[in-house]
Amino acid sequence: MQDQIRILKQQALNDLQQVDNTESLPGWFRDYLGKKGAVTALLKQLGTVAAEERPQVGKAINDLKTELQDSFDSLQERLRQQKMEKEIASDSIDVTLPGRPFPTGHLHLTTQTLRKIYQIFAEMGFQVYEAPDVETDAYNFQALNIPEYHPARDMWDTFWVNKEVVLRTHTSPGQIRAMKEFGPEPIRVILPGKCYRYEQITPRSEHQFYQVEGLVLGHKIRMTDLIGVMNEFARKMYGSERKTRIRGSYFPFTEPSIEIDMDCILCAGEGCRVCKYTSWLEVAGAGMVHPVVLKNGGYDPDVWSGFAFGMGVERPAMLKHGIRDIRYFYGNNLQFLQQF
Ligand code: FA5
Repeated sequence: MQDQIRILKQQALNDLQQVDNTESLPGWFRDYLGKKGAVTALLKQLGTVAAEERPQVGKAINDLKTELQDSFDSLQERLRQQKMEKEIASDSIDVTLPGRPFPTGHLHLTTQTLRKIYQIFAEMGFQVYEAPDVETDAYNFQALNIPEYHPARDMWDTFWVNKEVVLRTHTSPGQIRAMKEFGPEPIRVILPGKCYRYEQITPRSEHQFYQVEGLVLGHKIRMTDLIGVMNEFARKMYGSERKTRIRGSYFPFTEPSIEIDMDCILCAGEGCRVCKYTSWLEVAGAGMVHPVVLKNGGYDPDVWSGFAFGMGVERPAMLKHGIRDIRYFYGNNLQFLQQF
């Protein structure tokens, strides 16, 4: 057996010496080290060797295997190197060519819109306050003057985690959290974040979307302060020529409640499909903070007053950029996202 091993080694190394290109390497490997190769065949014969010689012969075969593998590896490396050098020598490389640009990402349209909103309100002295996405029924509804079984709950279709925990349907519960954290002191915050509603997805409505809430509390804060802030916002966000108007509305947590509209940015008041030929676009729901909400947040309504507002983020961005369907925002289609 030892002789057989010696002869095989000689033969394998001789054959390997004849290999002078990378294409012939697999053939040599198959003949000697492959599953059906000569070395594997020797290993299979080990069982026929006398038991006392078996360890020695086994070791000799393994040594042969290692030696052949090492010789094969170094030849393979050498041939590859030679091949590459040949290719480089035959190709003319223009080292002055600029490299291919590496594709980089950029901020999502929602993030860009949010940052613009932060910037505008920061200039008016608002801080950003973040509240949790997963809320209790108590914060999302009850503290906002929406008791259990109140018909106003129909305004917010809800994902329930369990009987007491919901995915927040709006950013308004953050009002109570901010009041409890800062109060009773003056407050001027915006509360951005994701909201969740169990509702049908349509070109205008997603089941996850962003809102930015605003809350201002102090002494003698009036409706005119709210209107002034919203006017300033509309002009900074959509252009200094924007006009706004106020309509009466209803929210359980504000009294009185209003909707703020601005003249349509697309048709400048002429009437178009986007503004449904009304010439006006909705900017935000708002109102003076309801006394019950003030009390729930730890503020005495006889001493403190304030206003709150809430606006979407995707819908205003849709208006600004003429986007027809809200589903594009989170569809991960780069062709859409790269436009902004
Ligand atoms: C509210 O959620 C009130 N919390 C707003 C508020 C805050 C009023 C403070 C008074 C004081 P509303 O349900 O209308 O209101 O939602 C506000 C905005 O969120 C809408 O104008 C819209 O821009 C956006 N929005 C609501 N539902 C969706 C949806 N399914 N998809 C995308 N945007 C939505």
